[in-house]
Amino acid sequence: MAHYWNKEIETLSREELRKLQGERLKATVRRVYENVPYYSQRMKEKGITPDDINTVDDLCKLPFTYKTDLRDNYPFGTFAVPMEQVVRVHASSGTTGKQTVVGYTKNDLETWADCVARCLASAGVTANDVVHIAYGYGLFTGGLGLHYGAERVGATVIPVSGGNTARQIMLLKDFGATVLCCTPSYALYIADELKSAGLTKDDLKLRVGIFGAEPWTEEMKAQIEERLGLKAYDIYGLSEIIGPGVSMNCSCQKDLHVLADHFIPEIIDPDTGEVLPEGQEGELVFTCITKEALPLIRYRTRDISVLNYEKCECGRTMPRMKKVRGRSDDMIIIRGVNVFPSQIESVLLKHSQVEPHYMIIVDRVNNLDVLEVQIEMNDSIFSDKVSSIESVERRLRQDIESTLGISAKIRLVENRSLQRSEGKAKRVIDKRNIY
Ligand code: DLL
Repeated sequence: MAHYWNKEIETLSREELRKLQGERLKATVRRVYENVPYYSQRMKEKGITPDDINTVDDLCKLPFTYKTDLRDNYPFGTFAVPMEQVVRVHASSGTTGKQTVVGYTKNDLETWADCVARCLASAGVTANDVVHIAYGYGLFTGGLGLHYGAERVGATVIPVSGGNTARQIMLLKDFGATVLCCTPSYALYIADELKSAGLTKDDLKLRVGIFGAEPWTEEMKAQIEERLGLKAYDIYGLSEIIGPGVSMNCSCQKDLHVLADHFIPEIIDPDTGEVLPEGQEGELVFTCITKEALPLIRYRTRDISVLNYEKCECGRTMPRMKKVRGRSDDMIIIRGVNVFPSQIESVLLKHSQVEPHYMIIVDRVNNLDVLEVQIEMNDSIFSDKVSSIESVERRLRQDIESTLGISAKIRLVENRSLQRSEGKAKRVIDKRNIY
């Protein structure tokens, strides 16, 4: 059964949705033109005024916004309202340079809570649930984003934040959480620690997982579902657009429904900027059409996905995006071959003798790129007479080579020897950058 939050909106016909998007886009463009010098200048450079933007078809006339534009206007230069109307600030998890700062008005916080509530409802979360939130609280949007959405649904919210995994497990058990919200890599960490605490999934009441903030594969999803005894849902979002709540799996769990009445999605060729037709893979671009403080226009996410406008079996008509394959800036080019860490993850996790904990190390030796994958083995390797460490390494190597077309050195390492993550996992060490 479909769990709608706002059935009327979630089942709009494509024409009705386009009409609504067009009206909201027109109003937003006028507002940013009048209130954000950065946007009026960019539009003047392109020779357009708000009068040129009337329907969704006019979207392609507008300039793109890049992460660097937010950094250049750090911290508050791209806000479209005076600071007295900004009631909350978050920042995106930048690993280099200045963080990207985002702001919310009172209405934006209402919109955000409503978006997240809609996502949670599509995973079947209700007022009867106990929602354990292990996303970090703070400048990161994960914790507070899920928090207010879950409260809006009426669920009982346990605001634990990340870290102290032993305590997380105690609380999960004692408070009887039915929904776990955290990154997929942290969900696996919790599953591991459950075992070490002498507990099993049957000691917990979890039934739903709301996982996101980093790329993860179908194979990883199957492992988490098995180990924690829940149904895992993918939630996507980014601070610049609103935080978590931009798109979400429904109970069909095929792709993610974009909340397109708030965020218009496009897929473009990342090199040329050209808009690609439905079904083609490219970079996701979003335009915010209901935000007040930071309504970004054609924001380049760097995330790689595909859009599909077919009505879903759940009854929702909102366009769907494929699970994000990775960020274009996460793509590693090894001897000329483009590889996403998620593709390596897919291959590795098909093998039962290894754990879903791995690290990808790229280096350059004698001018040649070399790829090493370290992956934890599990105890089955010792009980299985036909498998030795060497033979498992060999099979993994062959599998990577035949699936991805690149050779790799595989190093099986001891169980629990790789660094665990409590937030977004770091999967790649590219030593070539230091040359
Ligand atoms: O990660 C917001 C979020 C919090 C989403 C909690 C879901 C759950 P940022 O820190 O700004 O915001 O990072 C945004 O994370 O551009 C993607 O590259 C990646 N990302 C987010 N969700 C997913 C997902 C939050 N479900 C960046 N699958 C985005 C793959 C994701 N990548």
